[in-house]
Amino acid sequence: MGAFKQPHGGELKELYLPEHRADEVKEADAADLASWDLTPRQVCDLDLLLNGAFSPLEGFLGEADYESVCDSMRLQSGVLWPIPVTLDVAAEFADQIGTGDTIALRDSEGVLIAVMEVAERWTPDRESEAQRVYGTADDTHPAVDYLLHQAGPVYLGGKVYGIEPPTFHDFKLLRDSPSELRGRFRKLGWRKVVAFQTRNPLHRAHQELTFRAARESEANLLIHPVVGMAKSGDIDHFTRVRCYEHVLEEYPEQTTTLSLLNLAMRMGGPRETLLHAIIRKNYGCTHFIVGRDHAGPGDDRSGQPFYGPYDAHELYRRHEEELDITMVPIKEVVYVENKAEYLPADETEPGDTIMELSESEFSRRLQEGLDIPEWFSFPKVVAELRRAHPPRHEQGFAVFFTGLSGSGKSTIANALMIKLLEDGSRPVTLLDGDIVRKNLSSELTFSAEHRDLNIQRIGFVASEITKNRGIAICAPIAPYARTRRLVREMISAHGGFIEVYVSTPLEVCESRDRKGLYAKARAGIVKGFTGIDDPYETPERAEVVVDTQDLSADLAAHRILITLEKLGYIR
Ligand code: PPS
Repeated sequence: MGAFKQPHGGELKELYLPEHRADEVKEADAADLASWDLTPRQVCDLDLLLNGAFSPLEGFLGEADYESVCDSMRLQSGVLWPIPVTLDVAAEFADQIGTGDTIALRDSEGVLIAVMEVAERWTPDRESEAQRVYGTADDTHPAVDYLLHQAGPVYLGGKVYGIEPPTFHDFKLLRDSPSELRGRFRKLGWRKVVAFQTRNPLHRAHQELTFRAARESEANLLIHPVVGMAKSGDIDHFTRVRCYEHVLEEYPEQTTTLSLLNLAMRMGGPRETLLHAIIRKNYGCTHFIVGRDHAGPGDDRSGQPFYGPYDAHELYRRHEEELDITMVPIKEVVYVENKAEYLPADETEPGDTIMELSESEFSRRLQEGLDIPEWFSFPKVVAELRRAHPPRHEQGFAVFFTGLSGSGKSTIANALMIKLLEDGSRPVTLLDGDIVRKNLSSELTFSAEHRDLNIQRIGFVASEITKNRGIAICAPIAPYARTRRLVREMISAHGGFIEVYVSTPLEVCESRDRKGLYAKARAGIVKGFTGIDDPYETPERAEVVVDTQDLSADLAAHRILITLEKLGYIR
């Protein structure tokens, strides 16, 4: 079995065509080729295939390699490869493609990034892939969720030929291909380099432990954060990179460098750790720092971690020689107050005062604008994080009303809007059901599909408003729980989401019948009317529930204001 040995400085598989060939392809062939518009994750994968970070791969895996990687973490050639890199496409697209065809791979703006010779096309068993690669079919695992709910059903395998690298408008100088970074190391005379992988901001403890790792390996240090895709809810990479730049100033000069990695993480734990090591080897590193629960996806549906905290270390150790990049297990450090320094946890003495601040306590303090001690993080890092994550009373939020027609949503929403305008802390936008139907969704009917579209549009606009720190008040019927959940997710990523269920019973709404629609629905003139012949799914986790039978709009609005105050969104 041929082991993958690639000595430092060894040959990389860069897959870009020479410029003249790329120009020929662009001019002659590309317009006639079937085009696949790459998803953001596929752009990341293709980027790393083309620039050599995924060496020795020469394209997206074919079926035999895929099966072999799933089962035994090896390509058919015997080379160690832990996670399948596949091109998943829609069935309608795959139906047009025959094996032997060449297809164009384009980014979201239609730019031709590469062409691919399709050697194979097959329909994988994605649940089995999840089991074999990630050890679970539980879709709370992000990679399993992707496989089961987002990936296209057909895989295309074949060699890729790069035409032009994907364009990035941000941090261009910090994005390097493996050969560029190897060139930098050569220029600097760095013979040993230890890489640190991260998807989080760095605080003092990280700076300490990375520097110690470098010193102990007698190597220079590469801070190599992922800026492609990581876990939802992570801090955006713009903020993180500004933080990394500040932390870089804290290392002794000439010891450490920073480069950004456009990897789409799978959060695949131990197997992904091996992939991280292979990538760093390709980037010219000699050592790789492996953390506790490295690339871990968090907890499963039952609250248990998917992988053990040291599974990644164990798997790495079994393959370390073959990987030919030395593992540096993270050594936990703690702040010892009486000595005013960080020390490895196993070097503290009885009587030492050890200071701790958990991740969740740190987030709470950040969220509430409270003090964060200097021993924990660098003031410049904290300032960046505070700027990106203002306290709740400066964040945007959406108040999302839901309830039957005639339940009183619009009246309360209007009363609430006036009170919030009076408060004056942020701009307020009202997206009432009728206003939206007139201005944003005038072509839509009341079919289930169109109602979903209508609510998603409201969710989109409200999430933009929230992102820009305004207040969106939405008041549609929004009868389906799944769609309300989607909107909650869309908006919570940017600020507050407060669901208000106006629970006025059907009989009361019907007896009011302000628009005469209930009568028409009963008479069968209006079809698919919510509550009559179309379902209303009662919310189970609304932040506020109000029933307008025994509560005026004014009092209902007041109750919502109190909740907003309690949650910290207004003062
Ligand atoms: S949805 O389901 O959220 O997309 O509905 P929404 O956009 O809020 O629109 C609700 C208003 O449209 C009128 N209307 C109907 N409602 C429910 N079902 C049917 N079939 C229907 N046809 C028209 C109704 O007056 C709703 O207004 P409100 O303000 O809720 O009373």
